[in-house]
Amino acid sequence: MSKTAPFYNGAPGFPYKTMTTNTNPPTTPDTASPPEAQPKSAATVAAGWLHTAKFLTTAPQLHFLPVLEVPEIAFVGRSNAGKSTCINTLTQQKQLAFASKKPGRTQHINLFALGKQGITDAVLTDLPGYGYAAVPKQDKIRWQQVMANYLVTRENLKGIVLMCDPRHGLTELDEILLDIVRPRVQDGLKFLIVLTKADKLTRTEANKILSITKLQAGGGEVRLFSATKRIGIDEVSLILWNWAHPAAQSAAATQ
Ligand SMILES: Nc1nc2c(ncn2[C@@H]2O[C@H](COP(=O)(O)OP(=O)(O)O)[C@@H](O)[C@H]2O)c(=O)[nH]1
Ligand SMILES: [Mg+2]
Repeated sequence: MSKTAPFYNGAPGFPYKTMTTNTNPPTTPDTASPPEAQPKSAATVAAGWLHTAKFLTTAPQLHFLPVLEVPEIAFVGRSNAGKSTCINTLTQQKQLAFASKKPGRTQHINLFALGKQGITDAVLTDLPGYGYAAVPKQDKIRWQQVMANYLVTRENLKGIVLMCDPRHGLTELDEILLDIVRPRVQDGLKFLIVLTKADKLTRTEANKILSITKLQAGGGEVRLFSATKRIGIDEVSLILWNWAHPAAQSAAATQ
């Protein structure tokens, strides 16, 4: 079986194997800009980078995905956890992740390319939500296998963002996912739990669920997030930027 995706319908000439990671640190001032111009904050750089997200391709199974060398960041979570809303908020695009709702794409892996000046330096992967009761059992099992296969074997996978509605906490399916990825996280795969819809919690509730989830995250990070109240957007954006640009991150830290 060819490793090139027959479903690939992104930009012509997409350079799968030749893409390089942009190593400019987000805090580096632009020396070409006039002296009165302020250097962009790291959060602004991260937000601008995420805003470049473009639909790249969709595939029903791992082996149809293009082989990529740029870092890939996967978004996973139960249906209705707020995953599409979070991706759209982070990328400042209204419809990007809702594309997954189009007929035929609901159980597909969707990739979005990120990168300034048309140079892709990372890819976001939207994996379909799990745990939706109305899905037939056979489809659930098939999908769990596709997802496990992706999370265990996708070579350029750099990090996983697990969306969780904090009013429900981590569910059994989330725990299964954690078990699946644990060996890779121990091997250096980045892991972040995003507690969505934080606007629905009181401050006390938010602090409590944050502490509990940190204990469950097994070495991963945890952040509160709300699309409606715009909580955690800068923090999560920066985490993703740093995952995709580790060289720049360490360069900035040593300055
Ligand atoms: N209050 C609140 N509701 C949200 C937030 N994010 C998502 N939702 C709602 O949660 C529901 C599920 O969101 P969606 O992004 O489609 O979830 P997905 O199934 O995980 O992709 C929708 O009704 C959203 O409007 C948030 O930050 N705050
Ligand atoms: Mg969705």
